[in-house]
Amino acid sequence: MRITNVKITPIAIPDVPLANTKGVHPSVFLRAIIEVETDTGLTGLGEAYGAARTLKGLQTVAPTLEGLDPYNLRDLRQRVETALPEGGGVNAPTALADHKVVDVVYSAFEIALLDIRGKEIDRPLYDLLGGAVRKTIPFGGYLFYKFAKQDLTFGPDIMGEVMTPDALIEQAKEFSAKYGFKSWKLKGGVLHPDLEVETMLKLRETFPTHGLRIDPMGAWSPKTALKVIKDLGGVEGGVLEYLEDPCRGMDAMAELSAQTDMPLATNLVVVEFDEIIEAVKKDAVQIVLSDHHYWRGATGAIHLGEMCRAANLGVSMHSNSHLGISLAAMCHVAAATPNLTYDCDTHYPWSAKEIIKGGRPTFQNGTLQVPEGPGLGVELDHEAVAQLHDLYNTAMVQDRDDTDEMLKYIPDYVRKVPRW
Ligand code: GKR
Ligand code: MG
Repeated sequence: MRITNVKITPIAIPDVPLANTKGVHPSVFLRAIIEVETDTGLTGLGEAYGAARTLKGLQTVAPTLEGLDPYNLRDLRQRVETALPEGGGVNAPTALADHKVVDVVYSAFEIALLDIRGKEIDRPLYDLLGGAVRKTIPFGGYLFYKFAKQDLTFGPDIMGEVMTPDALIEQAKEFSAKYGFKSWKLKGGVLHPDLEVETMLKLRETFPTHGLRIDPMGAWSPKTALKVIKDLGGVEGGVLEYLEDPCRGMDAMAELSAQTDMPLATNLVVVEFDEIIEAVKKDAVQIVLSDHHYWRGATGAIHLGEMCRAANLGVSMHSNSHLGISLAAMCHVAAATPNLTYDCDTHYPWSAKEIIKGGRPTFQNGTLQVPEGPGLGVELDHEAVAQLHDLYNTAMVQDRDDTDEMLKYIPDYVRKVPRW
């Protein structure tokens, strides 16, 4: 079996102004849909970031995959590295971490090749990753402070302005009623830390048994982070399951870690395998967030789990704005990662569109069942892709720059990380 053709379709999906420490989401988020065809008539699917540098990387590599054997992932890696000799990162300069274009592009195509292989042998993708240890995947509700959407050209708002602790609790209640989430992650680093503490305490009061996390994405100094930990009740009997990226950079995380037993998680200071070693040496983090979009695909995410097990680190799962192909891949990876013991993050409730047949999967009590069809277990709705591709062409947004977008809401906004 050989690859005969690769199609990359950039799409734009209406987004809402979700705030974070470096700004706010633009009016659309971008994804790239990947279709890889074989001489045996199979098509493998993938979903990747759609911003300019990723898209260019995908488009550069695509023609070089002709003739590739979908079982040869080493050859895939080789072809990606040969086609992208400059390497480099894919994220906007205002982002807080960068991901290597070779890792992101490899990851995207790997999922499509695994999808093909699953389809060929009529087995779900998780079976190619060593088998499922769970088939019901728990997700946490991802809560955001947000502005009311000003420009409704590309799609409606979800929930209006949420800029106070009380409004955030209403958001959680709405998500709870709709999706049944059993844990919450708050995107912090937006309001003053005292207000974010108040929000977390109110979440605890309203949802006494939910797991709780906050992720200020490097917005706090170690001193501020220590105060937040104390205000949230400390480690034993406190409010938090873990604290995600409180401080910016490996050394600041290590400085904090030396002063607290609160488990620190990250998707900013450990995004490549080498960084796991540095993080362990410095005892900078205790939990690493997995993500098949940059941890060298689904097989890389499984390796990450194994490395974390060996290093006595926990594993959780990171997300970005995404649609159903990514959601399916996340489920397969979560199914096959034994030590992924925390509820997975997902941005899924923050959009209303879908590009897989059958529409949007339904969360039951905050969980999804891993798709059981062959491969990823999802099929592409070509009409839906075409509509979102049209939006990509009309929206004229080619990159994600949350800091630039913030100026529309706060004209004198200055990005500052850490801020407190
Ligand atoms: O959607 O604004 C966002 C998030 O901040 C996202 O970009 C992060 O990558 O969710 C992510 C995180 O855990 O840091
Ligand atoms: Mg994070």
